[in-house]
Amino acid sequence: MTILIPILGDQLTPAITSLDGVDAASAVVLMMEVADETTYVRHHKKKIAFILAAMRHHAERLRGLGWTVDYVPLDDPDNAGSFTGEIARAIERHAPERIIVTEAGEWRVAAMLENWETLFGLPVEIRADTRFIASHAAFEAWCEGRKQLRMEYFYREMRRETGLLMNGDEPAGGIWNYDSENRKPAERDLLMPRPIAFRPDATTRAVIALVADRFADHPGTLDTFTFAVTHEEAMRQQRHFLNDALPRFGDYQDAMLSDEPYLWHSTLSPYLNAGLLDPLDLCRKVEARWRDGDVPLNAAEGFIRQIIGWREYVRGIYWREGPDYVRRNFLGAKRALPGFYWSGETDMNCLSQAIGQTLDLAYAHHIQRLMITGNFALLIGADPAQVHQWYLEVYADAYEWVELPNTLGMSQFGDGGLLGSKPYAASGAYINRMSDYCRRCRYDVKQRTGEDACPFNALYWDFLARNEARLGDNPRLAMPYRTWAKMAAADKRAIRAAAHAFLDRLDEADTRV
Ligand code: FAD
Ligand code: DLZ
Ligand code: SF4
Repeated sequence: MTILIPILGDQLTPAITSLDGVDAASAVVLMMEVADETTYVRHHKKKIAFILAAMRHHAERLRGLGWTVDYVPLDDPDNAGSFTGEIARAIERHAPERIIVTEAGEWRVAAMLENWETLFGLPVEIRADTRFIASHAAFEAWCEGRKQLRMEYFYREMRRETGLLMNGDEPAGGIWNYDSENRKPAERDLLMPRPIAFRPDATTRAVIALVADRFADHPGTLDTFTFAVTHEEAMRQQRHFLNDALPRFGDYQDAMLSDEPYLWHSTLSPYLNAGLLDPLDLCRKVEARWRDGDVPLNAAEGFIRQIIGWREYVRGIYWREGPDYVRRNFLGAKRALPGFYWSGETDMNCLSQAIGQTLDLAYAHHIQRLMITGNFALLIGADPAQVHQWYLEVYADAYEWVELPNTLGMSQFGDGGLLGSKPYAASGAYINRMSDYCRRCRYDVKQRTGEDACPFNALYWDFLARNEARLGDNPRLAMPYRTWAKMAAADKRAIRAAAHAFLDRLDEADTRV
């Protein structure tokens, strides 16, 4: 009377619903390292190492809790290479009477799970993933009858539902959103917090060696692997963030500094997404810090908004929009993503910084993803499907449910404005205001045309001009379109010529820009 319980690589918590109410004595937990998952895109080496190391440690944790865990390593000579293939082998080994599994985090894997009942002739119970606050039904109910699905209103609903930062029916402090207090540029600070560098143990070192051997051609480096790979380690990083970084998280949420990849960000996303940390528990601790007077409201609210607002909202959008969302391309963008996205070798310091640290660390914070790499891809008209693939590959926290809406929707405006009311397009002036990148760049952020002009400037205006038919009536772009309309015809011609000359150089694979 055995129950087979497959636990996927992003379900690494004993509180996962597939284990709920099951007697450990009558179950076999199955964990599978499989080639299909490690190669469906060319994941960053550190991303694969993190997930496999966290999986191996989680198997030990479950064993310690009394579960029987059948763990299939990647280098098992009989490894079938896919979830479905491994389920077939596990059925041979354990002859289960049924399967219980928690729903998958993406359409591709969800389709596999749906197929198992017919394929194997066994009852397969697919349980909801309750690590999220909003169930699929609750998100649908919120969408019902709304013309626009704005995150802000969904976020308020989540605040009411969780009671986080609420005084009765009113938001703490009297307003819902302190976004306008989250935009200070940062100064270099010797006391800036750094994430804890965890030392890999023997299990993690074995995974790193395996990844080095098998995935040498994947992007990124394995040097100095410092991720937390257990629940305890992730909790240590969480405490470190709450103590040292959260107080200034709000002020510097949008800031960027050269050679400072983390600033006051939490670096907790890989752990939240893989299951090592509980998002709601984290938010409650953040709120407690504010109620105790340790952190300002703009920090607590700004952080909680990212988790119960953005994180929940993009998941809702992902499942609501369906498997075809990935093919949307509202702006008809077709350009190939430049080769320097895989090397970091460009004279544009902002891109070289954001991409360089991404390849080193499998990490960039939100504004780097949105306003540097994302903004540039948007301005040059890069194919959103390619941009999506890059983001899915290079970040340790990337799973399609969270990455796709952020990339294709928020960053590339591929869905025509479902997620954002206007494209996140910006010229060099924004980057200069929020970072020190321009001070160290070979280009001059103040110039629009000429040899030394910052490429973002001409590209920004060219983007608006090129997309006027699609974006010209967007009320939130009225001001820049008015400025463009008022510009002298000769200036417009010069700007567009500069943009096209740059794009031509970009398309010549051998030319460094
Ligand atoms: P912090 O700045 O400390 O924020 C705290 C937490 O809030 C994060 O850990 C994360 O869980 C959550 N969060 C913040 N912003 C978002 C958001 N927009 N959507 C969902 N959750 C959010 N996040 C991922 O987890 N996986 C991805 O694959 C991913 N891809 C992205 C792609 C693009 C183009 C953009 C613009 C954003 C993407 N994000 C993604 C959101 C965000 O950039 C990361 O969550 C964040 O940078 C992770 O670093 P952190 O943990 O230090 O975040
Ligand atoms: C991302 C990933 C990788 C690289 N490898 C594995 C793996 O070998 N085994 C596994 O169970 N999960 C892995 N994952 C995470 C899965 O792709 C993730 O669980 C699904 O995308 C969820 O739908
Ligand atoms: Fe980037 Fe332009 Fe600033 Fe250089 S000058 S760092 S290219 S925004």
